Amino acid sequence: MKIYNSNLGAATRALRVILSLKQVSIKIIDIDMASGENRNSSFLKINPAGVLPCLELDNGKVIGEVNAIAEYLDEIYPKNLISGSTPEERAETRMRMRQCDWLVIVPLANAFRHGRGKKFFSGRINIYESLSDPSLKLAKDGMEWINTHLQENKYLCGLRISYADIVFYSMIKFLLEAIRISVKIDFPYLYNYIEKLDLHEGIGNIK
Ligand SMILES: N[C@@H](CCC(=O)N[C@@H](CS)C(=O)NCC(=O)O)C(=O)O
Repeated sequence: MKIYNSNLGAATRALRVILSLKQVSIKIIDIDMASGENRNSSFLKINPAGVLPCLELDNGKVIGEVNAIAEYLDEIYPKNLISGSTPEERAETRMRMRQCDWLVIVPLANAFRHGRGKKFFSGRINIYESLSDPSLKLAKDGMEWINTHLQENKYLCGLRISYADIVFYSMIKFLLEAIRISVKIDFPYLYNYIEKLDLHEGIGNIK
């Protein structure tokens, strides 16, 4: 098996954190994301989605999306589980991941890609500049919701840390810094959650 990685992105960092927490070692192939190697024809033959990370199995099958990779790794290496240990826990993890994706990560990524990040993303995706501001508003609505959830919950799934936290934390931290907004005043529980994971051994210290 091998993982296609870049040290630039947030989803790739999330996968490195997952490997470290699960104590799993898989061959890493670095792709030059800055120069757009992930979008060239030879990489598109590996992952037609053109994004990183992805996992290539020994039979040549390629799995993209860090959450799908996390679940796959839990199934083949059932130690240090990050999806949950019962059907109910796994369903809860998927639910929280999907809520974070829909409500926060996707709109925040669109705010960045079509706004401050448009220079990097032009030529990779179509750029629609008018999408940036409304996407940021939608992301803030989502952050409001997550902030309320985190007022009562230590992690996204209560007391249990899961891959949903690792992916959400990695993505939101990267995107907030890239867009240059702080959530300290408006969403204090979300801010505290990010700080907590910054300090979490095996998560915040993994580059
Ligand atoms: N939803 C995907 C996100 C993949 C993604 O957007 N990857 C970024 C790096 S974090 C990427 O490849 N960006 C470079 C590009 O789009 O050209 C996942 O969870 O794996």
